[in-house]
Amino acid sequence: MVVRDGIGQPWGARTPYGAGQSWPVRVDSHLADGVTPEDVDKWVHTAAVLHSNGDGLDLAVKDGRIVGVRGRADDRVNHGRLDPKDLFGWQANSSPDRLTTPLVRDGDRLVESTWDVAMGRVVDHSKKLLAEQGPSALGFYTSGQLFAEEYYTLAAIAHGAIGTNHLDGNTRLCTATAAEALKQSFGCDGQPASYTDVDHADVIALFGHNAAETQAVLWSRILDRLAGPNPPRLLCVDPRETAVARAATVHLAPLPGTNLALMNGILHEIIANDWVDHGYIERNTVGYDDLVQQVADYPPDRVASICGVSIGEIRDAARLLGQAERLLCTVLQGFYQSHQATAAAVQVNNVNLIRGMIGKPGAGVLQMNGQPTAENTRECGADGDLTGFRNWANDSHVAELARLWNINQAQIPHYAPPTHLMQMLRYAENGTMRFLWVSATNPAVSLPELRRIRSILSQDRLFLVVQDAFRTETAELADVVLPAAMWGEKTGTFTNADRTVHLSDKAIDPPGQAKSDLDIFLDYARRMDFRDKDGEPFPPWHDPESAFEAWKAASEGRPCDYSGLSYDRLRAVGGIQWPCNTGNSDGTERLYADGQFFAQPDYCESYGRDLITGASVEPDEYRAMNPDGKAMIKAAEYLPPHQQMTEEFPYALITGRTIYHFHTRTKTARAPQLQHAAPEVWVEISTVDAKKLGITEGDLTEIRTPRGEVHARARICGIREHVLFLPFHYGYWDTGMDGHRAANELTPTEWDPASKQPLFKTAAAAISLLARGDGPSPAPTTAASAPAAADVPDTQGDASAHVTEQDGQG
Ligand SMILES: Nc1nc2c(c(=O)[nH]1)N[C@H]1C(S)=C(S)[C@@H](COP(=O)(O)OP(=O)(O)OC[C@H]3O[C@@H](n4cnc5c(=O)[nH]c(N)nc54)[C@H](O)[C@@H]3O)O[C@H]1N2
Ligand SMILES: Nc1nc2c(c(=O)[nH]1)N[C@H]1C(S)=C(S)[C@@H](COP(=O)(O)OP(=O)(O)OC[C@H]3O[C@@H](n4cnc5c(=O)[nH]c(N)nc54)[C@H](O)[C@@H]3O)O[C@H]1N2
Ligand SMILES: [Mo]
Repeated sequence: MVVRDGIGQPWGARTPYGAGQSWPVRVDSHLADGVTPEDVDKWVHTAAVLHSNGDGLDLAVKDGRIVGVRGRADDRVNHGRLDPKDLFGWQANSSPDRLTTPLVRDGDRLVESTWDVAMGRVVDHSKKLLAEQGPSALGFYTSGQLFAEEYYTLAAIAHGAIGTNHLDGNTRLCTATAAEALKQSFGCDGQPASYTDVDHADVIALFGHNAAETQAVLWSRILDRLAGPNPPRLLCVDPRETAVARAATVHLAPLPGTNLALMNGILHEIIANDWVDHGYIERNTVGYDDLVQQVADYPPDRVASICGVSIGEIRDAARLLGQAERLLCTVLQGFYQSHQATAAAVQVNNVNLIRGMIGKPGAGVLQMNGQPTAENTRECGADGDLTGFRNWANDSHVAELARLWNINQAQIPHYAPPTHLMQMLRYAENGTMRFLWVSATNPAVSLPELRRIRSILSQDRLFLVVQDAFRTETAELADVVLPAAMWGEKTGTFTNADRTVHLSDKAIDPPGQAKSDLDIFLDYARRMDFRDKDGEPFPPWHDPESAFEAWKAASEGRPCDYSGLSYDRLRAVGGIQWPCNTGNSDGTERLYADGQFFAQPDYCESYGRDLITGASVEPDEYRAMNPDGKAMIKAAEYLPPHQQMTEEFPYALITGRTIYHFHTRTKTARAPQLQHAAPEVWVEISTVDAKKLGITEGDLTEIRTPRGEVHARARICGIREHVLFLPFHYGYWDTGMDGHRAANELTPTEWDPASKQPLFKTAAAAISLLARGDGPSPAPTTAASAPAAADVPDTQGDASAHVTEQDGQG
């Protein structure tokens, strides 16, 4: 057994392994001060909820409280390892400032209330609006952090019982582009590859994905391959010098917003060198000729000048991808939240398709998820899509759903694509949507252009319901606040980025009167007296397991088939990858191994969209283009970003994450070890730019865009020139609601035309010195924000950050 500093050494000790071997076990554990394993009353199975990796873990419970965590040695995802947020973040559950009673608005205050009064107001408003304006007056904005059972229930209520088209998840901000890119290429959402592909790949390429900080255990797996025999080579595409970039054989640091040009340039080289699997293309795809034509316009010299990288670097990257024998590509927010998001993400699929690198060990694409349960939001249809990856534009799919729910088909809205969040906000802004129910997301910090968001959410004519575990910036604007039970306090299932389903069992009771989101949604349905065609209460299920059984039935025969799973099996086995059904009773490691896609015209989830305009493809067009349901190679031209750098705003501003915090920090700021490691906002700036502006390490600066300003201490580091980076974690709940520190004060209202995902990584900004600092900036030194200067003290944990590591057999 080894003890390590879980803050200073976030990835822990190496357990090297070679290609084709299985990843050794290393069990990470952290218990509260003074608690030993012998003191623990019970260990309760769950998986990590502060990212999409789905690391299996057990919660240690003592005297009805969570007192620590231990990774699960037998879990297929993590083989025992845990990341810093998982090791320490559970402390948020017992934070003294949890919401414990419903709150209702009384003038400009929120006052404590009862469930009857609070739900009474929600129900009265719903009924009044339904009667006066109809279903479209009501909107629901949910999360990527609830359980499948909860999303399925919400989808049934919104799409089925109420019949509003206004239901979306914060997955819109997160993985809408992943879903759209998969639909575009494969006709349906669903992750092609598996984490076990890391064990086999000879080249791993990470596109806009800082896995070291955002999927720290996946990164440990890659580090262990790098430390073993026959290590893979890495390609990193990121304008910052992340830990991924430092480990890469080739690091491309393109100017933000130029991903599509870069991908077209790489594809140009792969095709020019004929590193192409013509047999695979012939058998399994449509659209190759269009790609050849499109990328002909992107020779390396043109691309080099658009992206600000060298011709040699583009050629090196193309050679790495083009000559790989087992190529694994991963994509995340550096593509999804940037200019031409879907078009660029689709080009990564194209690289794998034209190289025939899909569905075999070590070869595939991970269009990543971010949030722990984002996959479920999408599958269950709480992101606006239809339940079970059904196609809203295919009448027979809508009819099937109506049969499942025993309601009239006409009740399920399918006259237009589901309303995306940014459009819902527009409806709230212009007063046509009068009711918005927000669950498990904090839009007053996480949405772009916060000044506008605050003004929309605080309007008198909008009835705002906020369902959260904490009194967030968004809760402050609500008419009714509903106290929610969190992970560990309720039972349900969720699915990670490689389709692994875990059961999360209830370990402890929620505080005070807090209730699970499932119980809150079902309570609303009963109070609204929703009924099916036969006059029976709808939804008919009543607890997590009955909701899961209903969801299984809804998923049966669809790509995300859960019908072979059960709570008992998940309890016994741990994580299982969907589809899991009679043909695949142990789950399915890789999709598309047989060259069969979910793209047949009658089966596909979507007929696709134009990558440039976002216009929906008509069913007949789709049938003509792809009658046999092959994979689709789609090309697109590069267009310059709307947010151009000018003399007044000469820097490209990007935003993102650090390893120690999760989003708006409602959980991680309440874990002392994590908060201490990254206590305050900072801005990253290159050595060259800092010198030019006379800014030194730790100086207080002002970052401005046309939308607002943020004050942050400068971290001078390896970020590319002309680019600034702000972490978006820092809102206002812990500063008495004031300050200038949320990155989204600066971001514009703009979204990708195909996925409708907001573009958080494309603002033009200015930076200036406000005051000299009296020490280094509060940025962590362990990862992307590692300082250029040698005299900045290392980020470390104290004794309370000790983590034990136990090597062992799986
Ligand atoms: N520690 C931690 N882990 C998390 C989360 C968290 O909050 N904290 N959140 C989870 C969630 S919901 C998500 S969605 C994921 C996100 O995980 P990631 O996508 O890995 O995280 P980000 O920091 O948002 O962005 C990744 C990288 O994109 C780069 N980038 C910015 N603009 C561009 C561009 O134009 N082109 C390219 N090529 N790169 C660019 C940034 O420099 C950044 O390093 O993380 C998950 N895991
Ligand atoms: N500038 C910028 N903005 C971004 C991003 C970026 O990279 N840059 N990334 C975007 C991305 S990818 C994402 S995913 C979003 C995340 O943005 P948000 O979803 O707003 O972030 P969180 O802080 O995770 O909010 C989740 C809320 O749910 C609450 N909660 C946790 N568990 C439960 C539960 O079981 N039930 C209920 N009812 N509530 C619960 C938490 O207390 C918290 O308030 O931010 C987006 N915004
Ligand atoms: Mo996300």
